[in-house]
Amino acid sequence: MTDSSSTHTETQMQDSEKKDEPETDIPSDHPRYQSLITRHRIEEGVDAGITSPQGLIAEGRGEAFDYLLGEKTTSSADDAARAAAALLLNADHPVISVNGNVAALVPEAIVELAEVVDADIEVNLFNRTEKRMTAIANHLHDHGAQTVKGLKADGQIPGLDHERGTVDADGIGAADVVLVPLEDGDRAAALDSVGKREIVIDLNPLSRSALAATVPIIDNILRAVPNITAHASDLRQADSAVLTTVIEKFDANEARKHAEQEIRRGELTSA
Ligand code: PTJ
Repeated sequence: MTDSSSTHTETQMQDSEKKDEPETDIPSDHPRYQSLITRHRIEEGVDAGITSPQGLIAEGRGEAFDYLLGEKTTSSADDAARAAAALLLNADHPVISVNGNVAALVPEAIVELAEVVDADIEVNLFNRTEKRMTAIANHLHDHGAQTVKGLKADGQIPGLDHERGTVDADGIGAADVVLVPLEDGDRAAALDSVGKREIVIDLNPLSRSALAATVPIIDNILRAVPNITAHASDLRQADSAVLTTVIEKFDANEARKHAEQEIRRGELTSA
C-alpha cells in the first residue's frame, strides 16, 4: 500500500477508475493519461452541476502538489491511511463529508469505504446551493449509496456563517470522527474547535485543513480513499485496543513534515 507495495493501490485505483471512466478521446497510452482523465472528471462534474467552478482551481492546485510528490502514495501517507482506517473503525459515529470535487472524482470509492467502516455519508458544501446539494446526493445514490445526509440542514457548526456551517444534526452534527477530503481551512478549524476528530485528505501539507487534522493524509484522493478502504478491510476484525495502538502510534506532525520534505526534494522525472 506504500511506495514499496504501490502496485496493490495502483491496481485498485485503476479498477475503480475503469468503472467510472468518462467518455473521452484521451489515448490511454498518453504519458499524462491519469491527470487528463482526472481533469476531465472535474470538468464533467461542473457541466453536471455537481462541482463548483472553483473546484477546477482546487484541482489544478492539487495536481501541482501531486506532481512534486511523484504522483505516488508515500510511506507516511500510507501510515496515515492506516491510522484513518483505525480511527473510523473505532469511532462511535463516523461521517464521510462529500463536496463537489469528491463527488466528481471518487463517488464509488466513497460508497465502498462508508460500507466497510459503517459510516454515514453527508454532502457538505463550501459553496452551498440546494440545487448542487440535490445533484450530488442523486449522483451518490446512482453510485450505490443507500442513505445520503446533508439535505435536512437542521444543525450548525458554531463559528462559521450560516451557509458554510450548515450540517445535519444527526450527521456531522453528531459525529465524533469526520473524514473531510479537500476541505476549506476555516471549516476544518471550526470542526476541530467543536471537538470532532478529523481525517483530512489534502495534497498540500501546509494547508490549514491539514494542520487542523488529527490524521492528515497528504495524498491524492484518487489513491487515498481506496487505500483507507484496503486498510479498513485488513483491520476490520481487530479489537479496540489494537485500533487504539495504530491511532496512537501515528504522528501527524511527522507525517506533514515528511510530505513537505518529499515535495521540496522533488526528484522529478519529465512527464
Ligand atoms: O464543492 P464545494 O463547494 O464544497 O467546494 C469544494 C472546493 C474544493 C472548491 C473548496 O473546498 C475549496 O475551494 O477548497 P480549497 O481551499 O481550494 O482547498 C482544496 C485543497 O484540496 C487544496 O489544498 C488542494 O491542494 C487540495 N486538492 C485538490 N485536488 C486534490 C486535493 N487533495 C487531494 N486530492 C486531490 N485530487
